[in-house]
Amino acid sequence: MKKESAATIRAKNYTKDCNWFCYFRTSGVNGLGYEDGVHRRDPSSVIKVDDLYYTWYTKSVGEHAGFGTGDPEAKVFPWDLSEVWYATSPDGVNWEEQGLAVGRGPRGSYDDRSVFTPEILHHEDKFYLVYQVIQHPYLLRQEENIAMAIADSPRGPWRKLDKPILRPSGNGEWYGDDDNRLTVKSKGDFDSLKVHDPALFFYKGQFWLYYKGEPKGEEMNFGGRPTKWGVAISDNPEGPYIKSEYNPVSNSGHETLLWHYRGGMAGLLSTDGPEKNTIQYAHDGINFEIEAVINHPPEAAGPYRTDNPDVSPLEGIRWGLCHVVASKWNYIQKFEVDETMKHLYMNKVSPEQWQRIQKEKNS
Ligand code: AAL
Repeated sequence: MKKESAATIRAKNYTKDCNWFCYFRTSGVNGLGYEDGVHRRDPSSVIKVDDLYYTWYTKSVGEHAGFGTGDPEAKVFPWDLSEVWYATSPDGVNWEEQGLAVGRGPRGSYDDRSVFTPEILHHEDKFYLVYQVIQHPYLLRQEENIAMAIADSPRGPWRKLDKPILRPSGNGEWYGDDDNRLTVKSKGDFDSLKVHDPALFFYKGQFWLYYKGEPKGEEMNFGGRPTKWGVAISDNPEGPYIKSEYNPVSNSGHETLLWHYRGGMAGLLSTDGPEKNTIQYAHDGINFEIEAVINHPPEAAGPYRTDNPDVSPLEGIRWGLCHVVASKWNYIQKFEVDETMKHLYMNKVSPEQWQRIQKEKNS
């Protein structure tokens, strides 16, 4: 008798819709590429204002030494002792660095140690920068928060809010007093220690802040770090942001990468977890389903926020910027969705035949 394996049963739940599938191409950009002694990384989404593209990113200088040097002032990571800078471009390839957007606050303030990993929302003539902040000292057990600055122009000046807009849940309990983030009596929520990688959207009449959470007591998860995404929602851009009861809304994924599509939210999950390297879609922004498994997604990508993301599932990430960390000094490059090989996966029909079939199916 014919029987079904566990894999066959599971496979029935996966989509057969190849419209979400793609490859990615990357290429160099001018102005934000490799530079000795300087890190540029974690670019925001790209937005277009008056025919010019804008991006914001983490910028820091100098060598880093990791944790445990005994010197509380020593730079720990490329994103430590950083600032948020911005650049403009007429074509997405030739970028001109414009300067500082948001710097660190004075010693004792919530952002005195580092400001980094920015994301941008342009909404009703205002510009909202959201980004990560660390308060000195940068220890393994130090919590990390998300903050916001607001401007009337993409060139600033930026007005920082007087406190972070999102904090870790803070629950869970450490074991012992050593600065060791693996030893816990209890872990607490998925975001008990750190909230990272903010991505802000105006969605269904509210402000939706997606983010990555990290817990106290990190343990590997399916061969990756236990990072997951949550969302916090507010009626006002400045908050208060209320974390969704459904959090975490992903079980995988590192840097957040989301885009609007036909009334729902699409996301690309990379780097960590059982569902890394998948594109997912949530018709309600909360309940994500896997739509495609992909190879080599761009790292820490910030897509171009087109005015017209509903044209096709991948329209919202057709191109953008991402970073390269596999080199001594981190730098920024361009990514593009590559659909040239798609027809191979569409039941061996030509792109023309495929389009005809889709048209017939939808008529
Ligand atoms: C990135 C992001 C956040 C982390 C660090 C810098 O990949 O997830 O920004 O804090 O690494």
